[in-house]
Amino acid sequence: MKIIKAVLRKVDIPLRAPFETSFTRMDAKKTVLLELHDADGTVGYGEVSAFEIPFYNEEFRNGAWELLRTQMLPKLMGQEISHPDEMYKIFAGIRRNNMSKSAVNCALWDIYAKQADQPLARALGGTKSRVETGVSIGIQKDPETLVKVVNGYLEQGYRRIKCKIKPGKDYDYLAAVRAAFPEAMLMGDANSAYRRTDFDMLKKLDDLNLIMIEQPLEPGDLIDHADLQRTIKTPVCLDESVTSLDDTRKMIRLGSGRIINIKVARVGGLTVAKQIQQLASENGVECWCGGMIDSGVARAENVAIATLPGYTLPNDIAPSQRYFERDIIDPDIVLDGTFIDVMDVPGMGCKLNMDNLQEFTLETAMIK
Ligand code: OSB
Ligand code: MG
Repeated sequence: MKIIKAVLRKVDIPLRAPFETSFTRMDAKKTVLLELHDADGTVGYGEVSAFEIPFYNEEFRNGAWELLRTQMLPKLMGQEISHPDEMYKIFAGIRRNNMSKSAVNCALWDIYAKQADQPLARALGGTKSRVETGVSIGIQKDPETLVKVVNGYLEQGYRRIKCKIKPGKDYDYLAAVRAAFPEAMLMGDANSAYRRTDFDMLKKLDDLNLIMIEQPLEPGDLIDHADLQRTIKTPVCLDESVTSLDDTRKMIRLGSGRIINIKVARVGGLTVAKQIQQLASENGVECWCGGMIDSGVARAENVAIATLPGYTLPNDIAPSQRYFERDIIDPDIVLDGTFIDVMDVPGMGCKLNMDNLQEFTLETAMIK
């Protein structure tokens, strides 16, 4: 591979319904799409999952846009690359900014798979022909509303239900869902809204037979998460806290949790997502693939990584219609029972829907 051209698009895709987490509420997926052109004419796509506001981690869309446009993509142009894993050497002088690196790594993997005439899932070493979905539900106005929303998703076929929680909107919400659906695979995701002083409250969640609690404490708190995991029975799942293979090693050593939500974007790409799962699996830590309310591009790539056998739990990967009236891919990602089927075509598995994309694009930049 030799990348000779890149196109960046700033895109706002309207959400069907607003999504609320412990720190923000959004009504559109505001993203950056990356298109890379190889010298042989093959085109690959990636997505910057960073949100408009840096509430999830320190990255944000306009920062990623500038970094990619002015520093990373110019560095990439003209480099000879034989495998996407080599990308990290090129960006060795750029610290963190994993979501920008992930967009590039995913686009390189898409090109690599297309050139090998393989679905991305197979190029990555994935073996499953379909991946298990789960739904992530934003904070609702009261527990009764949440129960109604959960019921709707269970009826659509989702098996695993994740509810966003924050202090004051936690136990009562999850308890209402548990009472209504005693058998559901239920979990909460706090996006780092709790502190050590909340351990008593978090311990109460042990009553609810949750399959896990995701990222209760702050991103840097591997030690506090380890203390919490020793205090509660519910498995702790780390999201924000694991950004690299090195974090994974430390989490395992400290016992900071029993599960990792691997987000391709957060860890800097498909290459690292693969490595983290491997190390985790070798050490008895279970994995699943998380999401960032992604457009169809990043979700198609999430489907691919989730076909690796070590992604053992249902994922935050839902069909296009769960998020958007109109996605920017063609065909849309659709639900088949409780699964999403892997497309048997080379690369990430879908084309872009150029009509929708054009309508949602705010700004374009080209790098040569
Ligand atoms: O923590 O997993 C998270 C959405 C925004 C910010 C953080 C998170 C989420 C999700 C969405 O849970 C999952 C999805 O894309 O369906
Ligand atoms: Mg999370």
